[in-house]
Amino acid sequence: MALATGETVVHRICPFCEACCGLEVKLAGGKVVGIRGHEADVFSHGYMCPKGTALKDLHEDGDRLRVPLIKRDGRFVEASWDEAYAEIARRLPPTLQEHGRDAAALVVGNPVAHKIGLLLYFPKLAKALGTRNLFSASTLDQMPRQLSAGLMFGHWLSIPVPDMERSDYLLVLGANPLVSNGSMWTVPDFRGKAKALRARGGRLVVIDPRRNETAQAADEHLFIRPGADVFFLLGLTHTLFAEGLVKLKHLEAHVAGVDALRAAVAGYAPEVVGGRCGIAAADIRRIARELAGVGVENRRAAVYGRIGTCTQEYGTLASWLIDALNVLTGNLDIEGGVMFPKAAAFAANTLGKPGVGRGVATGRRRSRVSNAPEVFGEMPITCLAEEIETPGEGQVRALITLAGNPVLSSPDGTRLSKALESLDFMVSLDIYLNETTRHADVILPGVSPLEEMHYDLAFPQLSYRNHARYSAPVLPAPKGQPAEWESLLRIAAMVEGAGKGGGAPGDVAQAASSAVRGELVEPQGHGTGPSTGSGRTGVVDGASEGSGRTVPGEGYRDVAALDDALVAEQVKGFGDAAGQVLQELAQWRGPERLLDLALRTGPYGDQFGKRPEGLTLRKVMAAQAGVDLGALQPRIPEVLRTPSGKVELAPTMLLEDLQRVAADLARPAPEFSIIGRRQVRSSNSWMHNLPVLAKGPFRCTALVHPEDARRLGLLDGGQAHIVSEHGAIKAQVEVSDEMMPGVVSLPHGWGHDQPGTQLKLAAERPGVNLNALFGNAARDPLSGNAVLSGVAVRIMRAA
Ligand SMILES: Nc1nc2c(c(=O)[nH]1)N[C@H]1C(S)=C(S)[C@@H](COP(=O)(O)OP(=O)(O)OC[C@H]3O[C@@H](n4cnc5c(=O)[nH]c(N)nc54)[C@H](O)[C@@H]3O)O[C@H]1N2
Ligand SMILES: Nc1nc2c(c(=O)[nH]1)N[C@H]1C(S)=C(S)[C@@H](COP(=O)(O)OP(=O)(O)OC[C@H]3O[C@@H](n4cnc5c(=O)[nH]c(N)nc54)[C@H](O)[C@@H]3O)O[C@H]1N2
Ligand code: SF4
Ligand SMILES: [Mo]
Repeated sequence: MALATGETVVHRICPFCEACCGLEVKLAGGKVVGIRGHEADVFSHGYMCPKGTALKDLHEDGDRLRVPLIKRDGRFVEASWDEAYAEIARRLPPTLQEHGRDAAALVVGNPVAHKIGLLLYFPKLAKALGTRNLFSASTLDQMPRQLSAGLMFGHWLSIPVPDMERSDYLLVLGANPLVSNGSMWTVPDFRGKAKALRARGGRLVVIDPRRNETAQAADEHLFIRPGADVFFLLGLTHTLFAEGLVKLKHLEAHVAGVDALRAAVAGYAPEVVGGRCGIAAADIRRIARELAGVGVENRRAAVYGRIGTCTQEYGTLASWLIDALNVLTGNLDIEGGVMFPKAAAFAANTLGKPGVGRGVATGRRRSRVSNAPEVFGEMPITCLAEEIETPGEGQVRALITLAGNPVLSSPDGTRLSKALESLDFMVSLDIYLNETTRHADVILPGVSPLEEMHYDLAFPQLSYRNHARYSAPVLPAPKGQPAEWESLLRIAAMVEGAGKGGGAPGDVAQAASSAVRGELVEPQGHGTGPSTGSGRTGVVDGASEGSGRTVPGEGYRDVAALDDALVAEQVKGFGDAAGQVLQELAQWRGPERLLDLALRTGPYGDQFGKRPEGLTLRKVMAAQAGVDLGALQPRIPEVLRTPSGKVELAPTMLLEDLQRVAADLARPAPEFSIIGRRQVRSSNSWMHNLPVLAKGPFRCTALVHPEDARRLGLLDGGQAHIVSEHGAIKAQVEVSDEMMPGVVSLPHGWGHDQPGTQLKLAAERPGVNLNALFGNAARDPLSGNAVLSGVAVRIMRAA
């Protein structure tokens, strides 16, 4: 980047999406004057999208909160940090003392996945609360993927990703990485990688009810009926068995359940499922043969599915079958197939004994009202409203939201808004006064991303290539503004021990069990992992079981002491060496201290001097362009954490769930169903207030196929009523032959016309809320994930 006098350049990883692009930020006079991709970055090589530029707009956004707000007599007033903490200390613990720990709920939103401070410290808060009522965006997103991976590979975050740079064939279902920039798969510049794949003779095939941007760049696209991926995938699996194409190859000794899977799919020949999923039997057979590399020398193929295959009633089954196909074609854990990343820090699947583990379980608790099983320490977020509304023991009366906007991001925001209004007390850690946080009693603002350090915890565990990259703060934080992790530690100290006698044991324990601790203290550690929905990693587990819990009333004020205590707990496993380790870590505080500990004890670490050439935080910091840790390597059997030590191809829970599929084979397609979509200049619900992204054409449009539009009298640019069993919205129509006939697509995260928010620009073109059409009852019963796709609607022309 060319520099004028007085200009400097610093490097920063973009925290806005899972691609984790390395950026160059040009500064002059304490202001950002330019942002572009960092060419030398070892991982993203200069790639970025328009959202990266918006870091500047976010930093400068006048609506972004900079001081805490306290609601007094129904109106927000600005407050000092001391006043805001005091208000929480005054109001939150008594509610828990009176009603028990389940009276508190925690909602963890998507940006937590991108913030090391939030990600490392929220489990401490969750544990201190000890509530069963932990909710996150994960159950609007990837929980099915995590559950299926957990059942098959033994850990919630052992998720194989396509090794695209060495692949010959990529089958993509329900994902649009050209726009989303990849998810549960950190792969900056998907377009470039797709081009390269095709240039070397490879093939990209996309299965989607919309001919999305990725499909437009592919060799082949096939429409699929929304929510029917499981039928298509069963047809593919059936074909592999029926045509003798199953080739486990190098996996032969490491897979259990092949015969059970063969039996389970026996009834699903392509001719049986074709009508249900809308894909011709001949195409299903052909794609199965292509995947298996029939007639091709040494084909490396990968199947990848994402949000479209998760936010549906068969989300877990679809996610399972995707990986089953990778296994059956010998494409798991091999170059050019799908592979397991090995992250430098905090990766749960590098902890504990290699090759065997506890596996995963669900339903260790159930939600109070709907009896929904706990999954990965969480309750489905679609249970939140009813847990607040329904009186009785364990009713939720206090809520903490961390970087989440469930009023827009989850179904039936109107109902949730009403429920939030009825709470005794609500705190939000957020950067905006928006549709959700307007219901809070106290809002604690986070700093601008440019004012904090950054290291991705979650995404190196899902990356196309192994790497470690650190960003220092680009600009100093405003004087007196604490980092978000400090607020989390303080609130944890306030509530620790307050909610005695509640319903559930404080076992967000699984959620909160520490990967660090898992390594150092518990050789069989079961630290949990990140997610794209909420970024749950559960890496820090401050208080040891049964430790003295109650922190004296004012204890929350001494954040340094709280932080020290946390770290002292983490290093206990070093025994006699703990003092020495603490001393080496003493140069850091907060997230950096935990990060240094994790890096040094991680798979590439210096092991505190035992492997001097290994990584330390200092070394990663010194590498301006990041540390490249190489292409993905085969990891089976070491990566597995199943009790059998094998890849479980036919977990009982999944085979049983196939009964629902069998009963559903003949369901007729509704006349219309609605699906969602993502757009380049938007990120879920919260970037519509940034000028560089908000400019240009109005984007919250309902895409309708021309034939459907003609039949219904809908005009391009005109308005239409869209009505479901649960709600009705009015949206602007965009006629487009990208759509499968009978399917309409509307982006989510819009509807910024609620009173009491402070999002001036977003409110100018508020758009409509897709999630108003969905109810809370429709879930994938295994993972608790909400159904946000393929819901039946009627469409009528509006005036
Ligand atoms: N620009 C931008 N990038 C983002 C985000 C954003 O809001 N904006 N959000 C981030 C987040 S939180 C996530 S989780 C990721 C998601 O990343 P992706 O999964 O790539 O997300 P989408 O772009 O929504 O693509 C989903 C695709 O599924 C299709 N689909 C819908 N229903 C079905 C179905 O039943 N079956 C099949 N086969 N396809 C279906 C849709 O038409 C769409 O093309 O993106 C992340 N990146
Ligand atoms: N219909 C439909 N609904 C969907 C989806 C879909 O595809 N279709 N996708 C789902 C998916 S994949 C996801 S992940 C969820 C997302 O669900 P949520 O996480 O609930 O929603 P977001 O819109 O990401 O809201 C993020 C919140 O974090 C705040 N925030 C941003 N940066 C920071 C920060 O640095 N610190 C703090 N403290 N706060 C910050 C924002 O102001 C906003 O309030 O939405 C889901 N909803
Ligand atoms: S693709 Fe865009 S939003 Fe995502 S990390 Fe890169 S620059 Fe940021
Ligand atoms: Mo997400």
